[in-house]
Parts: sequence; C-alpha cells; structure tokens
Amino acid sequence: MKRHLLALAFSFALFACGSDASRTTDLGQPPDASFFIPGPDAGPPSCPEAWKACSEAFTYPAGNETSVELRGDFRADGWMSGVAMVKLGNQWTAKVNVPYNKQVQYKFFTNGTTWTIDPAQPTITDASSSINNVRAPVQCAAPLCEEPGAVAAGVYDWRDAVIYFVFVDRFFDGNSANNCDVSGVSSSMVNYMGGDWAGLKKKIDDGYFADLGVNTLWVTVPADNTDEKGKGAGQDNHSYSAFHGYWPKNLDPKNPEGCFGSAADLKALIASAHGKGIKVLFDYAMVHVHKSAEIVSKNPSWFWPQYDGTRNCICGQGCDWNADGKRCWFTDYLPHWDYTNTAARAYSVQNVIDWVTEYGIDGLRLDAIKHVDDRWLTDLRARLTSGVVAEQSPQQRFYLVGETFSYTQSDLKYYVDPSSKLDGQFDFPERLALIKSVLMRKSDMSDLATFLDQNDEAYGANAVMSPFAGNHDLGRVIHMAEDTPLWDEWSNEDKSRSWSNQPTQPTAVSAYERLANAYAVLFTNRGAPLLYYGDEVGLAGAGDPDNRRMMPWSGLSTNQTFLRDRVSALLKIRAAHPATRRGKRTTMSASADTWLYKLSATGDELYVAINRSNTAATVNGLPSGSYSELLTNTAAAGGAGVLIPARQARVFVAK
Ligand SMILES: [Ca+2]
Ligand SMILES: [Ca+2]
Repeated sequence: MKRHLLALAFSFALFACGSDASRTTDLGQPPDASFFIPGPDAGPPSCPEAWKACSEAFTYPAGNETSVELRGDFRADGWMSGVAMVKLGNQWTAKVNVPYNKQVQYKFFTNGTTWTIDPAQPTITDASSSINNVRAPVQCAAPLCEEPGAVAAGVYDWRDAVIYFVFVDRFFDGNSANNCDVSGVSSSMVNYMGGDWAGLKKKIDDGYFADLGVNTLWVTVPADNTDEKGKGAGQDNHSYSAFHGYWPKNLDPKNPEGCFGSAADLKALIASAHGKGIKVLFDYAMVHVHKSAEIVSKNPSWFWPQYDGTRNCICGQGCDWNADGKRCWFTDYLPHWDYTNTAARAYSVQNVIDWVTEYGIDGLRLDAIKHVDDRWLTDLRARLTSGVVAEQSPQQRFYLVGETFSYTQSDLKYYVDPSSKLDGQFDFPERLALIKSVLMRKSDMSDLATFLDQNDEAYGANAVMSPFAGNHDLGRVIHMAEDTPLWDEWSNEDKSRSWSNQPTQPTAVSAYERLANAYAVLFTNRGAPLLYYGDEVGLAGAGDPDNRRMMPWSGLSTNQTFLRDRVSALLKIRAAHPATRRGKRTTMSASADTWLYKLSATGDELYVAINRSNTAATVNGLPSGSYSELLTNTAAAGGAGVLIPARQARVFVAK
C-alpha cells in the first residue's frame, strides 16, 4: 500500500518536471527502483488506460488573424472552449494533452468568430458532414496520467463546486427596513420573514460558507415578484405571499425584488462572494410569470391561454402535467409562456442574458425545465456561448443546472448536454437510492453501490450533475433519517403535516448520524453536491411550506452542531482530496449495512467506510497498512476488517 502511494507521488513529480530523468534524484532512491521506471508505452504505475495522455504540439499558419484558438475533442469541453494559441514567427502554436492512442479531431477558431481548418494537415469529415483536421492516435513513451474532463488553466472546474441553496427570505434579515408584509395570507409561515441580500452578504463576510466548505451559492429568484397573495402549490387552499420568488411580476434586472433589498445590495453580495472565491447561481423561473405582470397584458399572444377551447388547461385539472406540460398553467394566476412564439422566446432568452450580464453571475438554476419548449434552452445556451462566455478570458464554463422532478434517468438526461443544453440536473434518482439505503434502510448499502456504479456515467462524461439529499420542495430530510421515518422515500405524505401537527426538531442522535452518513456518501462522490439551507443542522419541517422555516442561528442542540461539524469536516476532506471530486470509485466490500469504497485519482487515494446499522460493524476491504482516519484524527490499521461504530462513516488515507 505504502509503496503504491509513493509510486503515484513519484510519477506525478516526474511528469510534472517534464520527464527530466535527472530530477528523480531529488526524490531519493526509491526502495525498488525498477518498479518506478516506466517502460516503453507503460505509463505511470496504476494509471487507468482512459486517463493516459500525451503532450502534443499543434500549429496553424499565421496570416493576419488577431487570435487563434485550438478547439477539438482532445478535452471533454474542447469544442466549447478552446486553447489560446501563441504566435511564434510564421505560425500559431499550442501544446495540449491529447488522449493516449486515440484519434483527435480539431479545428481552429480565429478572431473569436471563424471556424477554419489547416488544409495542409490531414482532414476528416465527421458525422455531421463538417470537415475537421485530424491527428492519428499517438503513443508517447511516457504518457501523462490526467483525469478525463480536466479543464484548461484558469478555467473553473465545476466538479469542484459545492452548492448551497440560500432561500433568501428565510436565511438572515440583514436590513429590517426592507421587510415586506402581504396582508391576508393564511399564516406568518407563508408571509415574508425578512431575510434579504444584505443578510446573505453578512453571512458571506462572516465566513459562514468558508467555514462550512461551501463555494457556490444558489440564490432564490431575484426578479420582482407580485405583492399579491395567491393559493399555494398543490391547491392547498391557503393564501401565500411570493416569499419564495417563483411568482415574477417585473423581469427588469435593474429593479429586482424590493423585499430582498436593492440592486446595489444584490451586487454587493455578489462582489463579497466573488471576493471569497464563491460562485453565485441565480434561480431563474422561465415557465411562467404572475398574471399581474405588465408583459402579460402587453403581449397576450406570448402566453398560452388558460382555456384552450375545450379545457381549463391547469396542470393536473383540465390538462395533464406530462402530456400538456409545456403549456398548462401551474395554477390559475401563473400564465405559462408560449416559447413556440419566436418573439416571446427571444424576449425571454434576452432577459436571462440581461440578468447574467447585469450581475456577472457564474451560472443559473433553471426551474422546472421540462415545462418549456426545448428551443428556449438551446437558444439560451447558444447566446451564453456566443455572447457571454466568448467575451471572457479565459473563457469559463457557464454552469446551467436544471430541475426535472423525475426519478427516471432518461427524463433528466434528455436535457443534459453541456454544449447545447444543461451541464447537469439535480439528481433525483440518486437521491431516492441514497435515502432508501442510508436513511430509511429499505434497500441494502450494496444496492446503493450498484446504483451509483451505473449512475456515475449515466449522463455523459462531461455532465456535472448535482446530487442532493434535501430541497425546498420536499419535507425536510432529517425526518427520513429518524428511527421511524415520517413519510415514505417518495416523500408522498410530506405535505400532510405542513399546516398542522408540524414535526418538531428530532432529539435522538440517530437521525443526525444517519444524515451525516448520507453526507459522507454525497461529499465523497462525483458531482456538484447540493445542500439545502438548514440541512447542515438537520432543520425540522414537513412539506412545503413547513420545509422553509427561518434558518436557526442560535440555540442549536449538540446533535445539530455535531451534524454541522461533520458537514464541514467532510467538505474539507473533499477540498483537500481530488479523488473525492474526480476520482474513480471501486467498491472493496458492500453488504446490507456497510459499504467500503476506494477513491483514486492522480497522486491521491482514500477509502470511505459507511456503517448504517445501529450496532458497530466490522467492515472488510481496507488493504493492509497504516492509515490516518480523517474524521476522528486517529490512526488505523488495514488488513483485517475495521470496526466502524454504529451509524458512522470513516475516511482512511494511507500514512
Ligand atoms: Ca429584511
Ligand atoms: Ca415584489
């Protein structure tokens, strides 16, 4: 074990030094020198075949261009964002790492506008009849070991993101002067509670997110919402305010929601976030606007009529949620955009671009994406690529994460394609598997392992999905971790206690420990994991709206602080260990109650053990050797099984 890790460290250093053999003496004489010397075509020890890469020079004959980018399939997003070439004498050049022994297609992008090939280099006609340059497979003598999908220097890798959903109205009241009160709503629970952008900025400035290990904020829809009351989701006959942000009235980015503050407040919060290396995603609601929106009376043809001639086309009433999903109204005061109308679509896409450029945000969370015409999404991606990303240097990946509330992978996958649609979606199917195995103990841990093995690649190598345990539409996840869960794994009954008999904060430590185990899985596996505000302290609550209680900033129980500390510890492990974010997972053992897996990436390897049972369990599969356990800061030995306490996770790294 020890020798294996040393080998990885050695090969990493060797290749980082450009294969300069003289540098190997800096590292001292390894115990078995022959083991470390790559033979012809051998590559570094333990490098998966798919990770091997060769450094290759590309050239383009210089004319009077002002810039040339090399683009191609040498990298996961290589067709979307290229590598800037440097002009040397009479040619542009760039060195890039290409996959080992694989053909590469490429093209040149000149002056930031024009695709071109070099006719002097070999060409190929691809599946879409486009002519590209082509380079035959290369087998270099000493391949690099590079994880697939790695992005260029200076470009943010969204696999490193940890997303936190800030429900602005319920997070922190930083300025009581902007507080709103909508008269006639059914309860204070569905009125504005005072949270605002100034409050969020304060928590950013105080270091709350840095302490927790969060580096990306998803912020509720900032557009000005109606001041009217309306019935709640699911027609529960209560009157709500628009505290959630999903009833937009005025889409002008310069006049955002006054109940959350001013445009200057919003810009200040983004500046604070960016100053601390925190990305910001805005929630964007593009399915509908509130009926009071001026745009509805001005352009009635831009919206589907509520009555389609024969039916009252409310989703779930006269119209079907699925069959009519792209046109039915969610409720009778939310006119549904008709994006088959070209002018309506162009207006809406431009409005998104206006928000993005006004605030300089890094991505968007797109609400209920399956309920809009597909062209809205492909138009938006094209506009972002040509009009926002193209102006950046280096060009960043603008992250689009969608919500498709479905437990069927193909439903989600349809919208995932980073070049033309979404980068990823909230992973509802993974949530179901996670909850069933880790929290509710209805499926075995080995079932979760099997599910994740096929889920990892289900959305394509370039996707960055967002796995999660809780969100704002489902009853709080802590109650699914209780000894007797309060509703089923589909959250079917979570609304039955929204308005009465609301759940109190669980007192048994078991629920918090189980949720911590779910986070151990989420935070040591791929994707940009999502934390719903309050779930880091296991905040209580039934379905909407009881799942949107005010964030507690004091009076936490020891169970709650245990959970928050565990989240923070896991996220610090995630930050320190690339294998958790982009590694290859190998199950070492899996049973009904336990799972032990290895994560490996270049120069990084660790083992994660989970025991969901109510008693300590011996977990097999940790190889012989001496380890540090990162959650308890203790030493551990592999070989024979390791004893994992009841409802605990452990993370081992070789000493
Ligand atoms: Ca306020
Ligand atoms: Ca408003």
